[in-house]
Amino acid sequence: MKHIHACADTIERAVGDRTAIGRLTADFPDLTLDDGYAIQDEVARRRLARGERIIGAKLGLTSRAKQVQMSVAQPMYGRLFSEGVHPANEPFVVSSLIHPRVEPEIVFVMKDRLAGPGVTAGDVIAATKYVCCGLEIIDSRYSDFSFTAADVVADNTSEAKIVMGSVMLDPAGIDLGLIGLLLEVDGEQVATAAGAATMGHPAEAVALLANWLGSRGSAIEPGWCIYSGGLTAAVPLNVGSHITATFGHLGSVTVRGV
Ligand code: OOG
Ligand code: MG
Repeated sequence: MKHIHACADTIERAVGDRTAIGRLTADFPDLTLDDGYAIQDEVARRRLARGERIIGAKLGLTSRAKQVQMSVAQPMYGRLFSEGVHPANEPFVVSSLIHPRVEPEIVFVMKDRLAGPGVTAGDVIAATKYVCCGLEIIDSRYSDFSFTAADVVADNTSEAKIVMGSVMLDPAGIDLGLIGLLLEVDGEQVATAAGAATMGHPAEAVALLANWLGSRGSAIEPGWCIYSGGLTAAVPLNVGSHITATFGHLGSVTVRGV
């Protein structure tokens, strides 16, 4: 199955045109998860060649709430790019993306390089500079956010924008698994969760990432920021809506659609 370049073209066109596409696996039913990563790699290479920078990575589908919402029951990873940083407190232009959704996440900012095999959650905590809260603004290039695991991996796990909270904490001093989260849209509570929603503890998700990257000859690099995965189902970002995630210890972060 070697349609990697054609599939990368298709993904890039969807991003550029802000127009949703059908699943790649509809055209190429034999597309594997490895092919999905190869397509993700190819699009990343092109973005880097155009001057973008990688600033970190993201886990996808690490919580049951997300797996159920997307009908894909397996964790995965994608890359985060410098162009994706959206300043907190700045309104977000909804029409700049295809059909953005927002999800609350716990974010790790790393001080040490980490690569598997054998990386544990304890190693992740020890290698972390600080944790903070964040909102990820995802935007699937697929119609109706409908995809298989291979499709969504090829699409860099719906990566679009990230917003970071301003409270920075040393994770050694707190149990991130027991951190509570309240998600509100326009002042109405829509979901609650705890850090443990992502694989029992968000550092477990980051450890999984370090082990995956190690197996591919890559690593989590110092200074990277890692989004450990949505703790709740994602909610649509509409014009005029305020989406706020408030966490125990980590403060709150808001995005407002315009
Ligand atoms: C895939 C991206 C999933 C997460 O945190 O689970 C993700 C999607 O839901 O479109 O970023
Ligand atoms: Mg996410």
